Amino acid sequence: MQTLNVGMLGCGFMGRTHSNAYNQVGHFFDLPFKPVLKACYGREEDIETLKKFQKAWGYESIETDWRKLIDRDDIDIVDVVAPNFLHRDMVLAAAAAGKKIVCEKPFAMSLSEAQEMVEAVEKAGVPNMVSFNYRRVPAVSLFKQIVDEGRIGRPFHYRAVYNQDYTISQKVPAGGASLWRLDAKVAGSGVTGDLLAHSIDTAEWINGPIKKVCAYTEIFIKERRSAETGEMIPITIDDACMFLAVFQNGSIGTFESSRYARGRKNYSIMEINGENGAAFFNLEEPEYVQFFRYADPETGKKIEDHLTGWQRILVTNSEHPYMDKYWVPGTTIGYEHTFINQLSDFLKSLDGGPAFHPNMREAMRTQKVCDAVIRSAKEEKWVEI
Ligand code: SOE
Repeated sequence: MQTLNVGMLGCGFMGRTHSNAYNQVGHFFDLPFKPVLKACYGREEDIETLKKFQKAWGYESIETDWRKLIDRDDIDIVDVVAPNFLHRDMVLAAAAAGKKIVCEKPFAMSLSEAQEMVEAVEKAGVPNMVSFNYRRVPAVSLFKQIVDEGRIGRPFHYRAVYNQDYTISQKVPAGGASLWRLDAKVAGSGVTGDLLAHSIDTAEWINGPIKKVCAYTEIFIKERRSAETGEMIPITIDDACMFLAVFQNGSIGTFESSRYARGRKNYSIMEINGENGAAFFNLEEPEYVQFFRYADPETGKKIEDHLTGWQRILVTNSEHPYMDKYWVPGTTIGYEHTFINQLSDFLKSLDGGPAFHPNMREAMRTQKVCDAVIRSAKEEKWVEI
C-alpha cells in the first residue's frame, strides 16, 4: 500500500487528536494509503514537550523550524495544529511546497486571511481540508441525514449553544502554550472563532446559509496576568457571544457561547424545529440523537397520536453513519473517533473517493459568518453575510 508521510505542525491538544487519528485510522477503515508519522514540529523553547510528544505518538523525527519541516522531500501531508496566528503562514508555505494540507479550525484569523489562503491552495492545486470534527460525530451525521430526508419539513427554528467554564477565575493567565486562546493576537477572536465556529459550521451544513446576524459579545474579565511576561495585560477576545441569525431558507436561529457557563465543560447542543418534525443533539451525550416525528415526510399526513413523543436514538447500529466500522450495536465510540472518521474521509478523497467537505473554500463561509458576528457586536447592528 502507498504510504503518506505526515508532518505535524504543533504538539498540543489538537496535535494529539490528529496524531491519534493517523495511528488509528487504518485499523478501522479500508484506505488507499498508510499514514506514516514522519516528523513533528514544536518551538525550540518547548523541546521537552516536543520530545515527549514524539515518543508518545511515534514520530520518526522532530523539527524546531516549521519551514524546514514543510520543505522536506519526505513529507506528503502538512497538518496544521499550531495556534491560529500561525495558520496563514504555514498554509501558504505548505501550498507553495505542493503539500496536501490538513488545517485545524478556525483556519484563519479573519476573512481576508482566509481568502488569501484559499487563493494559495487553489493556485497550487493541493488537496486541503479544514477540521470541523463534530460533523463526524455519528449522531450529528445522522441529525443531518434526518433533515436531508425531509423528516423535519419546513424549518422554523435552529438553536445552538456551545458553553464551557474554564476561564471564570481571575487567576487564569492569558497566553503561553496552553492559554493562547485568551490572547487576541494569537487566537484572533474568543468564543466566536473557537467555539461558535463549530456551531456555525454544523448549522450551515444542516440548515443552509445564514443571511444576516445581530450579535452581542462580552468580556467579563478585562485584564489578566500574561503567562509569558507576568505583566497584567488587557483582554480583548470575546468571553461570551450571543447572536440572532436569519437563514436563507426563512428559518430563524439563536446561537450562544461562553467560557463562563459554570458547570458546562464542552456543552454543545443543536436543535431544529420544523413543520413535520424536530431533531436535537447534545455533545455531552454524543451517542444519542433525539427525533420528534409529527408528520409523514412523503405525504405530510399527521401521525401524532397518544404514543407520539421524542425518540432517543442510540446511534450505534451498523446502519448509522461510520458505526459499521467499529464494534457491535450498543457499544459506543468517543471524541477521538470524530477525528478518525474525518481523516478517513479525507484520505479516501485523495484517491478518487467522494470529495471531502469542508475544504478551505467551503470553510471560508464560517469565517465570513464569524467576521460578521464580531462586526455586528462592535457596531451594534444587523450585518448581512
Ligand atoms: C477549546 O477549549 C476547545 O479545545 C476548542 O478549541 C475545540 O475546538 C473544541 O472542540 C473543544 O474545546
